[in-house]
Amino acid sequence: MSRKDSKNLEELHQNLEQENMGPLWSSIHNLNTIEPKSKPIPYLWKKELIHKRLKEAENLLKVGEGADRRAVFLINPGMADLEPVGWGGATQTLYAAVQAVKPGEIAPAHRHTTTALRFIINGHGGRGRVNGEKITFEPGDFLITPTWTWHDHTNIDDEEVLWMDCLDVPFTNFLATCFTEFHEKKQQDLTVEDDFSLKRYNGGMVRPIDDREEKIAPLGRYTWKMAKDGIEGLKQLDVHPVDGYAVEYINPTTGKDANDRIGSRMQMLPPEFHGKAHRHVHSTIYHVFKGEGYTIVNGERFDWSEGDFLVVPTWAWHEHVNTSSDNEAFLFSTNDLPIMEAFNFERVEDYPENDGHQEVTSVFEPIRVDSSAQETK
Ligand code: GTQ
Ligand code: FE2
Repeated sequence: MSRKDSKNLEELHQNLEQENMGPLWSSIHNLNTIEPKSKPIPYLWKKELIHKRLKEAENLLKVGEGADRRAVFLINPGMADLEPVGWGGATQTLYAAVQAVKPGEIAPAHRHTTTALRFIINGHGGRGRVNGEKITFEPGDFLITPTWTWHDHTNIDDEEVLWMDCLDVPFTNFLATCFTEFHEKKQQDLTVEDDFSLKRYNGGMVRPIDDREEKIAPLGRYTWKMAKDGIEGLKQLDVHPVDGYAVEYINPTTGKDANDRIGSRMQMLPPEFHGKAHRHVHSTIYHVFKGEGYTIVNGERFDWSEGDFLVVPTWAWHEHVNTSSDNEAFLFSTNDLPIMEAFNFERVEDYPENDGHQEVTSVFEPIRVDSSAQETK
């Protein structure tokens, strides 16, 4: 290319940029990437730090009087530049938070087009109302409040209740499709018996005959016992080389994910389990329900223990290890597999070298209570 042409081309690029257009000839490889380029990065948040900040919020805010909800949400550093508030992105599609409800508080009823699920971490007094049904929250329970269902929460015990929230907030914001409505009452009226949907599904794998028809949330509460029993049965079989013993929460009328746009799983890593690495298009948020170990993500080791949260973004190699020789480790996780599958994006690849194991090239240093910013006065 002549000097003159290359100067003119440069000028053309500048003009296009000013005119809100782009030159495909120099951008095509940024648009059609060879592989996914994830904005979110692998990241881990420690339980102690999240809980400390929540406690501080407890002293400053009362739920139902000023604050609708008291939750601290996880912002992936790779999403932080998105306005507002990193689009609530722990991954590019999923939001996650830890929510606290103190005895007697009522988190008022609302509904939104984002879809939500909860995983109960601590406390026995949590009660949620979802579409006229009162639902009991016990540690290890998995609960859903799918898109556009009314929900409010309270705590009837004398100790605080903590749970993980997961919603498709970043995905919904990207599509600019979020609607929210507030109920005229702080708590919605109850229209069915307490834990009605769980009673309807007392049989487990047999279903009420009306449920041949697809329903959005025929079952609102999946107890810890259901997931644990599912895993208990699997233990008699060969362990999955990547995931240990893993089950997913499903909608009994469809066999698909319990929550329409968010997948959710419980997996158990047996003592001293060292999983093989793989990668996939869907992104995952892990909550360590029990146990301790580490996950190697793209060569970086993330040490975890009970209560921590770990994000594995799109197309990142990852393998899980239980470091205990006595105790099983339980990981609850949520993922955007339903979204990826709906649009035919999902792919999975096994780590091709070294019998499926990555080399550890660095160790992640999480922000800890003693290394973090400061006390809130
Ligand atoms: O409890 O209804 O963490 O609407 C984020 C949005 C919790 C809830 C969150 C919500 C809720
Ligand atoms: Fe909500």
